[in-house]
Amino acid sequence: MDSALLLTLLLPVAVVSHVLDLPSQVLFKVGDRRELTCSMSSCPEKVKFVWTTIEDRPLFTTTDSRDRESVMVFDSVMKNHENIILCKATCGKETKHAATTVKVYSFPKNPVISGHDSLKLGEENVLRCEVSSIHPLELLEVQWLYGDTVLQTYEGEFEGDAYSFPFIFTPSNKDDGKAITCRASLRVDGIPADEMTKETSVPMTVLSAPHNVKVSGVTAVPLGSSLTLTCEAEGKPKPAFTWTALKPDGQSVEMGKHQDLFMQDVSLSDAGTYQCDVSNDLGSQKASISVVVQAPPMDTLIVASPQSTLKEGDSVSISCNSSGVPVTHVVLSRRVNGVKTEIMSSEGAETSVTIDSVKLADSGMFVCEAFNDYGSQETTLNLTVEAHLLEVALQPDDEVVLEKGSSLILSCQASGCPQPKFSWKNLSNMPILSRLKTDGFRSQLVFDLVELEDEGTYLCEVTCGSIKKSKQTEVKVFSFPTSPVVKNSGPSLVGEMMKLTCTAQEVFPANLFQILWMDGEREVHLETGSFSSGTINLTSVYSYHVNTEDQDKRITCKVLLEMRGVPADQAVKTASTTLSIYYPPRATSITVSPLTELKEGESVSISCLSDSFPVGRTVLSRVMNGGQTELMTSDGLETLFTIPSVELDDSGVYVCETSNMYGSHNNSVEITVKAPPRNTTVEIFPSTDVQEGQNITICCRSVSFPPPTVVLNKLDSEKNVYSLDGVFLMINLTPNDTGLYQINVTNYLGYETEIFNISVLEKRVNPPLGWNDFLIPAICLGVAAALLGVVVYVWRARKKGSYDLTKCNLSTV
Ligand SMILES: *[C@@H]1O[C@H](CO)[C@@H](O)[C@H](O)[C@H]1NC(C)=O
Ligand SMILES: *[C@@H]1O[C@H](CO)[C@@H](O)[C@H](O)[C@H]1NC(C)=O
Ligand SMILES: *[C@@H]1O[C@H](CO)[C@@H](O)[C@H](O)[C@H]1NC(C)=O
Ligand SMILES: *[C@@H]1O[C@H](CO)[C@@H](O)[C@H](O)[C@H]1NC(C)=O
Ligand SMILES: *[C@@H]1O[C@H](CO)[C@@H](O)[C@H](O)[C@H]1NC(C)=O
Ligand SMILES: *[C@@H]1O[C@H](CO)[C@@H](O)[C@H](O)[C@H]1NC(C)=O
Ligand SMILES: *[C@@H]1O[C@H](CO)[C@@H](O)[C@H](O)[C@H]1NC(C)=O
Ligand SMILES: *[C@@H]1O[C@H](CO)[C@@H](O)[C@H](O)[C@H]1NC(C)=O
Ligand SMILES: *[C@@H]1O[C@H](CO)[C@@H](O)[C@H](O)[C@H]1NC(C)=O
Ligand SMILES: CC(=O)N[C@H]1CO[C@H](CO)[C@@H](O)[C@@H]1O
Repeated sequence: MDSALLLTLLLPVAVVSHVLDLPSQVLFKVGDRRELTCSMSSCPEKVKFVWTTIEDRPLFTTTDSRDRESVMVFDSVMKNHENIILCKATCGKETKHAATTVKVYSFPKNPVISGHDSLKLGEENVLRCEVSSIHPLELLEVQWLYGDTVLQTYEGEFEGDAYSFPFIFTPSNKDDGKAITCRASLRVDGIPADEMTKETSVPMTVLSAPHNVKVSGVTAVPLGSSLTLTCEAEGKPKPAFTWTALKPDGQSVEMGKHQDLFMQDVSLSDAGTYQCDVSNDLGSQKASISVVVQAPPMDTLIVASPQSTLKEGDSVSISCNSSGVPVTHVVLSRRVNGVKTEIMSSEGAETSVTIDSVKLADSGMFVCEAFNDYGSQETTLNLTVEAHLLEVALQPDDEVVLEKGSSLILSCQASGCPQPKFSWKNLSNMPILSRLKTDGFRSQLVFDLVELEDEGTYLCEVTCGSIKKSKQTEVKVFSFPTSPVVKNSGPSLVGEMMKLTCTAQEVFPANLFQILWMDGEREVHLETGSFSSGTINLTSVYSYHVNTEDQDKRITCKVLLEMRGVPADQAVKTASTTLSIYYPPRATSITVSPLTELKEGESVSISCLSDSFPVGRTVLSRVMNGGQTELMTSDGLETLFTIPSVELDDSGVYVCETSNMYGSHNNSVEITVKAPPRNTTVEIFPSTDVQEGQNITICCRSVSFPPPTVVLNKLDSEKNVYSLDGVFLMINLTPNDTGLYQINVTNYLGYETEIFNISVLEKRVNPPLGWNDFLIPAICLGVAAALLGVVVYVWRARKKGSYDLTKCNLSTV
């Protein structure tokens, strides 16, 4: 509300006797402690004060009313203390009013500038000026000043409490360090002059990347002197410097971090490009400078390639160059006895010469001289040319022994020589041109099939430049292709001379061969071959008397080649033969099992055993009456004949005869078969019934062996009559002779009896003779013989298939 209007309203009321004292207007500063005193000094009594405000807002003040004045205390002035404050004072019955307008201002601090300390050169930068706690704001004026020049002014209505006033500025280099000012003015009436305007000045900092980089210094320095290079640059913040040497090989070496680069005693390697790197937070820049070191030629090299020590015939390149410093020309010369002879010269830093095939005379000193404006340099090279260390190796070495028909390669190897020349010769120095294979460092003499004619000494000669060397090998050939062959000239008959022939076929050299005959492990005969110019069949004959013990004997023919160098397995070959000895049958034996004396019915085996070679034929026969009956023949050494059950007539002589183509041999044995008497028959002639005085012949037959004893007795008598032949003669019989008779046929194996009746009819003429009287011993013997004869006869008769009894009759007389 307008205070002037208010005053107008109140004025008519104020026309009183008492004066109320109150300033009509006060200006307070925010934060201050201020008092407003309302007094009515004219009132004699205690005045009653009432404070009110026009704008109805709390005042946050305290009042202290005394008798005639009241003090309103503003402990700390605030913006909203702005108001129209009414003081109503009552003195007695009189009341007076007074009003005061309270104005408040706030301008506590100087403006604050920001953004001034990192301005970017040439760019739009925003600087800010900040003012705060200003009141009343509408009376604020802010100005940016550069020196005394106002650049920008802000005034008018603002809102808020703190304010930022931008100033857009594009600085140049010269602005760096210059002051910029922000001035704030609060145009309040009654404000003290020193509080009305506040300003802040700050120096501006303009930042820039390095620029205007310059490197200075001397660019050509004599060797050994010192060198200073300086790097200059602008930029903020102050840039850092880095010196780097850029080497020709692309490497870079940091040299220092100062603005100046100082080098003492400059060497050749110091020549080159130096770069100064300048950098700060905003960027970097660089500049470089080339430094030349002035020096006489250096690093002058003379080099022999591939090397300086050479072999005769090698190729060499001698090159001369000077690489240390620039050189105008180089000269390559030969120096002999201190006198130089130029070989080659070139403009520039290098020259070279190539010798395709060096000679021993090329040995010596070579000089390379390099020149430039500052002087010259000389280097030397000793070239050494040596003869080749030629070595020749011939394989096989010295001597080689090999079999005819095998293959041979004589390999000659040259070492120590780059281009050896080979030639082959025999001992008569005749060159060998065929069968050669030469290839680089090796030459081969090839024999696909070695013949006897290839024997000889071969020489491989190698030439290398001025050197010549040779090696020789003697080739020896032998022939011993097969195992020997042993032959027997004919059948080996016991007791005769046997001839064995051993042949070693196609052997060479025969005089070095030996044929050794061996009987098992025993050496029995040795024969040595004699000289021959070619291969021969070498034969040895071994003869000796053959004995039966030699059967199956192993005779070996061992052929030995006594030649040095022949492999052991090829130097000996053998052939063997197993003797087969022929002989006629011998020691033929005949054996009878179990016994040669047997009883009829027993079993007997007759075996023949013979020894002969080849095995012959064995015949087993029985001898009978001077003739032989074959019982069995066999082709083996042993013959076995078995009679399962023998009979008497199996008795006899048995002969085994073995024969082969060389003869025969026999042996015999006698077998006797025994049997007790049997099949006894008694025959009585003329009859058993006779007249007195007649004779009777009793014929007794029996089968037995050994021959039996025959006893005749009359059963009622005690007399026995013996007969060996079984024939009894009874003469002049009498009736008393009538009776029963018994014949007892006995051998030690047993007996057999026969009983028979004889009856004699009486005839009264002659006196009868007694039984005993007519036994005549002589007759008995005869009868005995007859009986034996009968036995034999019977055995024969059977073979003839009939009986013949006439014999009995004959012997019975
Ligand atoms: C000079 O010779 C040396 C040794 O052979 C070689 O390494 C170098 O590269 C040569 N320099 C020039 C410029 O030919
Ligand atoms: C070269 O050879 C000569 C004589 O043989 C010798 O005196 C000299 O020292 C040698 N020089 C070199 C660099 O080997
Ligand atoms: C050398 O070879 C020649 C021709 O091949 C020949 O006539 C001569 O017998 C050989 N001499 C010797 C020792 O082998
Ligand atoms: C050696 O014997 C073999 C076989 O019997 C024959 O072919 C060859 O001709 C003989 N050689 C000589 C040199 O007699
Ligand atoms: C037995 O051998 C001898 C003498 O060799 C001979 O006289 C005899 O006749 C042979 N006997 C037979 C039966 O062969
Ligand atoms: C012997 O007698 C037996 C019967 O007892 C007869 O079988 C056999 O043939 C006779 N032998 C002879 C030789 O008479
Ligand atoms: C009987 O035998 C005797 C003597 O041998 C003889 O003398 C006699 O004459 C015989 N008698 C008859 C009848 O044959
Ligand atoms: C026959 O003779 C033998 C031997 O003399 C005798 O042992 C046996 O008893 C005789 N036999 C008879 C029947 O008399
Ligand atoms: C012998 O004769 C007598 C009387 O005649 C008789 O009994 C007996 O059997 C006869 N014996 C023989 C063996 O004939
Ligand atoms: C001749 C003979 O001796 N006759 C005798 C036969 O036997 C009788 C009786 O024993 C005898 O008396 C005979 O003398």
